[in-house]
Amino acid sequence: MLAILLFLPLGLAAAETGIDAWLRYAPIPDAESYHGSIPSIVVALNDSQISPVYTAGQELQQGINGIFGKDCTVQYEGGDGPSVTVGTVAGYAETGGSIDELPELVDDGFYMSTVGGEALILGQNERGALYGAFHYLELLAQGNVTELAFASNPDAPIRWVNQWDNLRDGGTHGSIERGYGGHSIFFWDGVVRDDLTRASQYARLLASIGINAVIVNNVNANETILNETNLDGVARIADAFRPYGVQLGLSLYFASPEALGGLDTFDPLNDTVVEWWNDKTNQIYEKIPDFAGYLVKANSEGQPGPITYNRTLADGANLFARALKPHGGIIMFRAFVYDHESLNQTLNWKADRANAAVEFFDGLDDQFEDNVVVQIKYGPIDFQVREPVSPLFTHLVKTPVTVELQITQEYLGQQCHLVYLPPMWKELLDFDLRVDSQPSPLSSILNGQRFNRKLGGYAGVVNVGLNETWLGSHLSMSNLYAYGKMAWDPTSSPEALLNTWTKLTFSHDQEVIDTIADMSMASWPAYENYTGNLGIQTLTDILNAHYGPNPASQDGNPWGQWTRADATTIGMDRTVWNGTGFSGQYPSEIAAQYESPTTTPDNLLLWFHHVPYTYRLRSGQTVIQHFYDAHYAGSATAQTFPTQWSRLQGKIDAERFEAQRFRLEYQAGHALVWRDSINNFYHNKSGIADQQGRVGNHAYRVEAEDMALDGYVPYAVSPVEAASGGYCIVTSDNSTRGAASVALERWESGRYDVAVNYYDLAIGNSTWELWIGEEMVGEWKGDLEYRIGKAPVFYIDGQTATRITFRGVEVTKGDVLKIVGVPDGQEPAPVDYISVLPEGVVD
Ligand code: GCW
Repeated sequence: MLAILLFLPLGLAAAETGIDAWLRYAPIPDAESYHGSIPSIVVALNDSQISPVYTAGQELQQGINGIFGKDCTVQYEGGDGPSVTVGTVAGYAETGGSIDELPELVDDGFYMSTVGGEALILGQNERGALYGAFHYLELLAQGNVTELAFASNPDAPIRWVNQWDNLRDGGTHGSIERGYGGHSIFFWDGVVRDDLTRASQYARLLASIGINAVIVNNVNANETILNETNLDGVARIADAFRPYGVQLGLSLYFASPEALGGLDTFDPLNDTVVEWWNDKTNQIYEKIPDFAGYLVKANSEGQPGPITYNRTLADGANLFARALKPHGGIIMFRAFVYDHESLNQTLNWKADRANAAVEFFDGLDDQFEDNVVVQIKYGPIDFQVREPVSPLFTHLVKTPVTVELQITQEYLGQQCHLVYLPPMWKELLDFDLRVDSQPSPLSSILNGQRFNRKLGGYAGVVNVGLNETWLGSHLSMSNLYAYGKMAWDPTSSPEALLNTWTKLTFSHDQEVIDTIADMSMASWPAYENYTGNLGIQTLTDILNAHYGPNPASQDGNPWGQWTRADATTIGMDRTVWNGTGFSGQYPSEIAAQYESPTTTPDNLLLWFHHVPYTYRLRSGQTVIQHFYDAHYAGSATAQTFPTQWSRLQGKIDAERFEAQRFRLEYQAGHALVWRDSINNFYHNKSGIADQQGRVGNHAYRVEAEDMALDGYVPYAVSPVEAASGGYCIVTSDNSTRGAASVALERWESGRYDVAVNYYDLAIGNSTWELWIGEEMVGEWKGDLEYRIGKAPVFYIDGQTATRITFRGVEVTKGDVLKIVGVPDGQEPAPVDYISVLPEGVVD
């Protein structure tokens, strides 16, 4: 026994699920050496268990204990000896504390002093005190015990998150629309869950990054959220949030008066409708006195709204604003309004979904009640990998606004691709919209300064689920962490935030910090490169799961994410002189810049201009060659991720190491699927060869359809570019095992990496075996649908295409390579191709 214990790796962290995210309070290096400088008494100036100040006391105790292994007691009034005191400014003054010298604090702001071996943390309000406590703990967890005294105020008052949780499973989206971390933590089977432990844990995470409210249900809302049972349930969620200072809000179904109330109308100007909403709102405030407000998606993607009755969007928003006003609530009215049924590209060169928001809100700026906030997605289309900042931000001058960002990676890899988003957000927030030729960075419009407004801020669509990693992937949590921090302070550096997050989440080891920084900072540019560059948008399957390559799906339908690609040209002409006129929606300086291809930045060229594939970019390269090169470069970067990560083995706990290793390996494979699909698509369309001869030429590949088949048959894949050579093989029926073989005559004897590209559908768990000669190299199952959380897909296409690689396999010239596939359910063990690659080569 003793011998075994001696061999246990000392100091290696125990298995971790990720549930505490960045709030692990793990022991830091040399923890004991700090004991002398950390007080062992916490004084929380409020002993009511629902007070965030009380929570702060508990959190400080837990944190100091975890980080330093130091016992510490909590008391509720001052005592003897050095202490950490936390409370509101007012509460502190009541105990006789001096507040004369305090810097100015706004709502939710805090002051902190760690001078003289004591800590004083004072919030402007109760949750401000809790924010201060979390900030203090964050410093401690980094081993930072320097003496500091400063105030921190949030940049904007609205720092909300949205959850797109459905009340029950079903439809095409399961329990959370565009959620990739499992079932809802709030709802199950049409009602609020009994056990809301995860709701409190979520509130804790959110409070630690300064988030002050959560909309708990999907913007594609269901009227039953407002029935008596569910409002009681929702009140229990609010109870779970309250100790963390997080308020609760609800998304509304605009037609609820009819659907739930039994009225024969939901016209916002009808008296009975007004009364119905007033009653409902009063009822909510009886149950939840600190209710935050409503979020409404109206007249968009099939949702009803005021326009159904020829009323304006302002009529719709004001209906709720008036009901909420007596209670101090606000309404977030979404600007994501467009009519996908009336868009028709083939007939109309000037039709453009990007124009919709400004057009729908035209003339309404002075029509809104003062507690209406318009919530605007960052770009005019829909959470794409690159979009220009929505011009609507410059049209609403009186009306407060929030920017809607997505933490859940709907179009950005669904948490199966590492994409660190803050560098993108930073570019958007810093973008100077030049309203009236004055400096007008987006962040100054959000925080109210630019147009002298009191309200405004941030809304982030998060979509955490019951999965213990919250978002489905450990590394994706850096996006949530940084979202809260940037909403608090948009001047924060994405890289600095990331490094702090890594330290708190994984380790103080510099190699861990640097490796995660290198990968994360390279990830958004890489993803843009291998999905859709030059402003063409994420060329994903927009008719299905918004995952994987399918460039053809952008065009030929009324969803308006068009590229207008044909045999010789590509891009949306959004100019005023010849196109949809969208560029004219910007203030004049910006409009002039986007109007001409020579002044439009390359990375937005195809967003604004329709040009030949042979058009030369400012970089000097042609559009088509840039496509080819970018897809090769981006996917090459993704190949480095698993290798970089592997250096961290033993430096972080095995559980999280392995979970992330698996994902990064998957991403590396899927990046190649992206590269080849997109390059083949435009190569087929344009007929223009890759100057470097890579596209369509794969020296180390054997197409499955060219192998000797037994029980397998060739299958033409749609879209054609989602398969190498256009074909894969599938078993001849659902119960026959298939075999595909080839003699490796072209390869000299040696060691190779053998990759198999196959399709893993969400309708079965086929098994594959890979043999070389008499040796079985490996066996695996098609069970990704249980392992990586992306939206389930039932087709053989770019969304299900994937790759497994066996490294350093011994091959003798002439060996027979054989794949054996055993179908399961509806999944016919599909295989696309194999690659036998000399070490170091990836293709
Ligand atoms: O991005 C699209 C999503 C929809 C979503 C919609 C919206 C909630 O694909 O799933 O619906 O935007 O933001 O309303």
